[in-house]
Amino acid sequence: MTRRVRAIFLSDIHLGTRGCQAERLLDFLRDHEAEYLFLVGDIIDFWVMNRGIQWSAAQNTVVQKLLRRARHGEKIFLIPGNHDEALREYLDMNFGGIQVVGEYIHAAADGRRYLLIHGDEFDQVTRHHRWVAMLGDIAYNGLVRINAWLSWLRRRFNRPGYWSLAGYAKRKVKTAVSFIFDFEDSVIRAARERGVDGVICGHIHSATIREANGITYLNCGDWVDSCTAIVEHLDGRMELIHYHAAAPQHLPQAVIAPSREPPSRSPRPRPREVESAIAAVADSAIR
Ligand SMILES: [Mn+2]
Repeated sequence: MTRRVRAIFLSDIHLGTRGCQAERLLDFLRDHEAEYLFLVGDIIDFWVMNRGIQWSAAQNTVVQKLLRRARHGEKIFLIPGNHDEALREYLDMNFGGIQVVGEYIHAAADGRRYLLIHGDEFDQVTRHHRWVAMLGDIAYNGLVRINAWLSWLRRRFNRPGYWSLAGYAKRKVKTAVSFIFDFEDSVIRAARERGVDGVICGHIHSATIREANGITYLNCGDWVDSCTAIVEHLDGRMELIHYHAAAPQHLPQAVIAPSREPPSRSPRPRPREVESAIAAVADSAIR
């Protein structure tokens, strides 16, 4: 059943990568109608495009659905992240109803004001050591891919639930934990300096809602590993949604060995689909 909410906040979808869980995102979008939709960075992954783009039919549909929602009056804003920083050249432009902005202050229904940023400017690694960040990105993609295999094994042996290897690594590795704390602290500090009530960001793929010294810190998480989103209800209440309610029934397409792959309805990524996606975006840019 479709839920009507006031606003949806999504980040780190990473369209163009193998790990992007576009099908789940399509389900989530189908289930949630909103007045505002905020895309809080790393929506399209331009980094991975140098290493081989994976553009599936479902990912194409995500772009089409977003443009469609914009046409139907949903107010959609895109804040570029570091993986789609190319879009920072298009600030204050409008792509088929999707408004590109550097940051945004959102007034919730209860009057509370939230600063919306992707957050990479508060990540000391991405900021000062771009190549370390890129190496980390390759390692992270590796973890997500291995996890797809582990999830498949869990289902084979009837172990319930979803377990995230990347999430486990983030909780266990001390440097990762302190990295997350440092990030959250500096984002919260910046929000306090701006005089807002809360801050909504992404970037570190670690979904949270928490209060810290009078500031509400919200992180949208991601659609590569955790499948999480923040929604604002009609009364202004914020909720973190984990969209892993049902475990995926099949392995991500790219991970299945070709010989065992059942006849699939969604074809493998084709350059033609990439072309049509780019054409769709370019098209709407002209309008
Ligand atoms: Mn990012």
